[in-house]
Amino acid sequence: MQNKNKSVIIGGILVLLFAVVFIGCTRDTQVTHEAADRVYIAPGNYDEFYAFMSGGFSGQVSVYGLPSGRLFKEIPVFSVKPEDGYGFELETKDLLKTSFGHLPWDDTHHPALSLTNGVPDGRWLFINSNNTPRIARICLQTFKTMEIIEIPNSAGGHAAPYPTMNTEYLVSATRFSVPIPQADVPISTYKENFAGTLSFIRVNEEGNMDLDFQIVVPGYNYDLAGAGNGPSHGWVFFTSYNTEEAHTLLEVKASQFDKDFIAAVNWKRAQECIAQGQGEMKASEYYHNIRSSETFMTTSTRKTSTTSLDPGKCPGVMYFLPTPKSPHGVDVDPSGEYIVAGGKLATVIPVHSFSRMLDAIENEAFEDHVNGIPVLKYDATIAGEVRDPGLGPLHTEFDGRGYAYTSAYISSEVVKWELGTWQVVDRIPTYYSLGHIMVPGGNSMQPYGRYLVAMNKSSKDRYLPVGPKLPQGGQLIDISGDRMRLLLDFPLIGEPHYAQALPAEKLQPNAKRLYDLSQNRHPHAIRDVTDSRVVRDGNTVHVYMAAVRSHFAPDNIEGIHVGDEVYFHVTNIEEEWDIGHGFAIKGDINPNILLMPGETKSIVWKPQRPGIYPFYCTDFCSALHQEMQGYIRVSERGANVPLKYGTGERMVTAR
Ligand code: RUQ
Ligand code: CUA
Repeated sequence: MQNKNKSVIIGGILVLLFAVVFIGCTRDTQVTHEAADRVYIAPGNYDEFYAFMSGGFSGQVSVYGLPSGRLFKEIPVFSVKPEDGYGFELETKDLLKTSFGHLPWDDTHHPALSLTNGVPDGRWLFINSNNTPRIARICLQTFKTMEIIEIPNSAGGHAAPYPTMNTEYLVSATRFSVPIPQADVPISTYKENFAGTLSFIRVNEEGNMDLDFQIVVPGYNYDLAGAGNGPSHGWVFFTSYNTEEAHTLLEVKASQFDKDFIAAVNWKRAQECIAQGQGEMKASEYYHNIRSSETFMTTSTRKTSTTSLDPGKCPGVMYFLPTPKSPHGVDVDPSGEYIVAGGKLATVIPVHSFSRMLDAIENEAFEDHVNGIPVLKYDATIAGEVRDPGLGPLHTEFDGRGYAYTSAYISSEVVKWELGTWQVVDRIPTYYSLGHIMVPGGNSMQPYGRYLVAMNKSSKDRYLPVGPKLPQGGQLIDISGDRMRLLLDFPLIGEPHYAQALPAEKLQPNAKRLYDLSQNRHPHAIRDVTDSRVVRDGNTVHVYMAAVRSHFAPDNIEGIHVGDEVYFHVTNIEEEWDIGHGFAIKGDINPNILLMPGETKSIVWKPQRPGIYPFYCTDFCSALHQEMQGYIRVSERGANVPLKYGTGERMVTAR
């Protein structure tokens, strides 16, 4: 009897325990299943958003789908890419030309979609390089880099490119102040000799960039920028730190003052002053490289002067807004009224009011002047302060429903707060050390809401370890409800500083499928295998080659000599989407080139030793891809082997 009772009790406890564990499990699995449902894109279906992530020190941009977090493509921008020949082939090499020569690397930070009426229009993506200041333009039909402009008189192009409401301008500010113009001076003369520039790059209807003017500013570190929207259209806001003007041990010496500045710049006023002759032409050297979509070739232009504006000589062009403390991001809300700073050492998130700023200017509520630039009173411009914002607030995005989201690096969290009441309403941890966040359209006048991507500087224990360097971590957070909810972890390439995203339907219908062969204006293009030929001109040999499933024409070449410079101009004469061919030669110090249908690319080969050199197609294009190959016979320098080429049994002797 006793035993029976015992087993009943034990049985009961077991059932209870089981129920608790089971219910617990079910709840967890439900959460997981729900989150999984939100991000799962069934095979054959498409994502809702295209997301463009900066690659940081990879120098590139990567394209992901959201909400799945699937990686589609890495677009080469500032770094060469052997995978497709970018930066090695003759068509794109000059995109990387600068006043310092061919720079095959840089550090990308902030992708920016072109805007029309403050809304991403899907035409172009711009991105800055942080090391040697440049801005690149990527075409969103081909997903290729088409233009790069170097920014002179600047060191560290961090606060860039941040377009104005109709992409009238992109901006780029000096991260590191240096002597302007450059000079060989003692570093200890920082305060006397160092300065910064705020550059305004005009964008025309074709997307082509042109450096319009530069404003010379005090020698602070200018960190980030945000352009005005709606009522604040015509203004751009730049954060600065190191208003202490320290040149060593900045971690201590640039953190002395309670407040640094946001520089508010009225670019329409700058245009007026320049039109009235206040601008000064200054000698400066920089390169502007544009790639043609018809010839595929890059034209590189060396520029020799810039228009420079001294803000002290143009009243009304620029004001400083004191802002606590070493601010990083500056983000304008979709209404254009609020200017939010991420004071990385501040205990609050300061929010300035644009209309109060205008009143303060009107009433001359100045507390000081620096180099003729009025410093406004903090109390006169501030709209509110968000208390308890997390430690180390950096960047803010908006959802278009009255809420703002701020990333906090030290406390590793996203903090959601309400515009107007400045109350924190929700917070969610991220893993780990959160930098930028991105809501699709979240820095424009039309945020799409729904999702937020957190870009963490480290992923630590989130993935299977792959040696000392771990991937940086992307996290997708659902922001459609009252509470934020973590949906997905996905690893990122390089260091994803900032990102942009827009709905798939804005890009998908325009994505280019192939290049129209009849419109190919490449100077060395051929349209048919019958046009293929080899031409010698002294020690230079030009091979005009066709690539088509599954052969190259010509595929046998003889009479190349050591000491020759052999140009291969290869045209893919296919006219079908996604049928690419690659071209690679044994022993060539260049990588392969990858040709899409209707495209021509060129590479120079300098054979070093006599022998037979195979070349082949690197892209698995057909069932007989392995057969897509050829041979080049290289003879001794000065040999009298005649130049012959052909496809099939017919070899033709060249002139
Ligand atoms: S940065 S993590 Cu280069 Cu935009 Cu703030
Ligand atoms: Cu062409 Cu493989």
